[in-house]
Amino acid sequence: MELNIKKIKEQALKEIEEIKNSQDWEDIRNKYFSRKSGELSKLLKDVKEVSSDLKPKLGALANEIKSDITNALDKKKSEISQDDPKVEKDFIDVTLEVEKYKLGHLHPVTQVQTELEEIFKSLGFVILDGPEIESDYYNFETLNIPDWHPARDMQDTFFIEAKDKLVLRTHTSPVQVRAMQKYGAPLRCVVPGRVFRNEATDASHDHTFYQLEGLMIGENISITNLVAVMKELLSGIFKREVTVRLRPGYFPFVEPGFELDIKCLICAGKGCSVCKQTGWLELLPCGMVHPNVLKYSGIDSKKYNGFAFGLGLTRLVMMKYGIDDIRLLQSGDMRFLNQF
Ligand code: FA5
Repeated sequence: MELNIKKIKEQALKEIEEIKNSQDWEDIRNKYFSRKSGELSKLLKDVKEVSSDLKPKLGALANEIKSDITNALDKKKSEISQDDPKVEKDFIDVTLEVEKYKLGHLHPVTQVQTELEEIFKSLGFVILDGPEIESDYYNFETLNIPDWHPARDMQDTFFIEAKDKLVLRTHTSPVQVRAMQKYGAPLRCVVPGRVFRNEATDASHDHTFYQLEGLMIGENISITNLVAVMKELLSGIFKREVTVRLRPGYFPFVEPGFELDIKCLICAGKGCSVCKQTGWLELLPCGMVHPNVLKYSGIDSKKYNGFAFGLGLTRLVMMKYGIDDIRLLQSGDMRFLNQF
């Protein structure tokens, strides 16, 4: 048996030496190590059967040639894998860069909205929300615009055919009243949101756009507070000096009311289609909350007063990034959106 073991070793090493490719390698490995019919596997089984006085010597010899053959096979494998086409095909280069998941990103309006929310949170304002489908009552009545009031013409409205008078809200101002009814005074809140108007669209007017309402109610609030908050808002967003002008403006829900216009950043005030050749763009109407609105909201107007503003958020985004047509923002055009 000893002779037989040595013969198997010699034969195996010779055959391993002649291996040319991975298929040969597999065949030889099976020839010797296949569990059922492998020559070496059979030999190891036979060694188990020999008499106990021969077992230690033959067992050690059989294990020795098993490890010699295994080593020779391992060595051969690394040699042939260098130029074996099959191995090449199976080869995976783990250092290759895989195609990255293309994650989307926030829409520029959402990005600016988030920045504004951070600015206002730092000033102690809470962020609130309100319904986009709004009642005529909150959208107009409670804001001191009864249905006979000519100021209704200022905002072309999408009315909804329903028993209750419903509209797509034309501004975020109805949330002023909802917030005061819910939280009372004192109160500091901002309300970012989508609004709708029946507009003939142009470079600075869309039918669907975003506003950010601001409201501060307390004791002895003045126009100085209003101006300070608006300055903070603009410097926080533009991070540089921008030219603005404050002029009287009429809104039935504030008294006095103002329009804050920004010098057009698309044309540097020279005149373009965005600012309708005027050099200025209406951005931030505001004023002191009208006592009638406080009354509708259940706030004691003798004790409390406050200011409100209605930032044209979509227009602010246009000014911040130099976008010369508002309609691009809702076009869904990836060539445009990928720039932000
Ligand atoms: C209002 O909507 C008032 N609710 C704002 C307000 C709130 C005044 C609180 C006083 C106190 P106005 O209709 O002007 O106001 O709209 C506000 C801003 O929204 C405008 O200055 C402008 O920046 C923007 N805006 C108005 N219409 C459009 C439109 N069609 N497309 C894009 N932005 C618009």
